[in-house]
Amino acid sequence: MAVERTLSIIKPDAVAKNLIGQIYARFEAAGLRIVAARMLQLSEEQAGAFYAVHKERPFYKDLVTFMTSGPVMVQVLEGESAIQKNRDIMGATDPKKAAAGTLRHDFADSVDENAAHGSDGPETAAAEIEFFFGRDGICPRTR
Ligand code: RTP
Ligand code: MG
Repeated sequence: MAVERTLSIIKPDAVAKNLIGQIYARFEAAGLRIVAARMLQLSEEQAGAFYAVHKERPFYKDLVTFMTSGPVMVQVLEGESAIQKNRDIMGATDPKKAAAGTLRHDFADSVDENAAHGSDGPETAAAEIEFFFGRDGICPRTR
């Protein structure tokens, strides 16, 4: 297994529900470290660019509207198999199909407002981390 980094977003619904701490606790309990973090209000341009891969999908406009509806908490998670681990912690895209104990099962109300985002592979993880933190935006760990 390799140490990886992945991009995680706590979406506006979960931030509004005051769940940042509970979600961070789950990352930490799974052995993932938060190595960078920022809270921000996404502009329409930022949300549209971040989800550009879904531009032609019927849900794209609603997704951009939702992602700009309030602040998001964006973090880089680091650890063994961090990309898959974070996807496992989040659960299936649709909360109705997500397993008990996952973020989406426990905290999300619908497929449109589903609490969290996680990169889906090494290439998207690298691109998404750079999108929010640039190339050198992460502190080196010294202890
Ligand atoms: P994410 O990118 O946010 O981590 O979610 P994901 O990989 O599990 O799902 P993806 O297929 O990448 O879809 C991105 C987000 O678009 C919304 N969506 N809505 N109404 C729908 O059928 C539908 N399908 C997707 C969700 O908010 C999903 O997280
Ligand atoms: Mg996705």
